[in-house]
Amino acid sequence: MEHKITKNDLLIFSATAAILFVLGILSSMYYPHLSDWLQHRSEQTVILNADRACNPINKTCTISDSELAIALKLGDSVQPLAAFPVLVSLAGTTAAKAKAVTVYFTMADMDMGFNRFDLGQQADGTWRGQAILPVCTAGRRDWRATVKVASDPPYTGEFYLLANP
Ligand SMILES: [Cu+2]
Repeated sequence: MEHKITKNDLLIFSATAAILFVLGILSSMYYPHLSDWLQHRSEQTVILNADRACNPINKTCTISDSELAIALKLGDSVQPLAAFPVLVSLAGTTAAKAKAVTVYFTMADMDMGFNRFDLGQQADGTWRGQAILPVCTAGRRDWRATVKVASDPPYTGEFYLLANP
């Protein structure tokens, strides 16, 4: 059977060409946003782990990679139901990009509730706040202090503290 190019074929062809043309223009217009979005999506949180032997009570413990150093220092005594100061100092090229710093206190394999404390940036560039811990029904004193830095990329620093008896 012979196939002839009909008027209908030409119409479909030109309609397809027009749609492809519009798609081409649209994708070139939105490409910068698209690549921005893709790049943003790929920015995973960088997780740094502190030396478990460094107890940040009345002592500065620091963890770092090539872009950011996170230093954490708590008050001179950390006991349940008593407020204590939290000090976080950032250094490195990413430090200036920090928009917020938050500290979470948790216990491994035990739900200790939601212990989240937002720190405020001081005139000297450090981040400070107050925290308070609940009583552990199991009598444990081993807490994990997670410092979250809202930066680009975001950072999470895991510190380990042993509360005072
Ligand atoms: Cu506990």
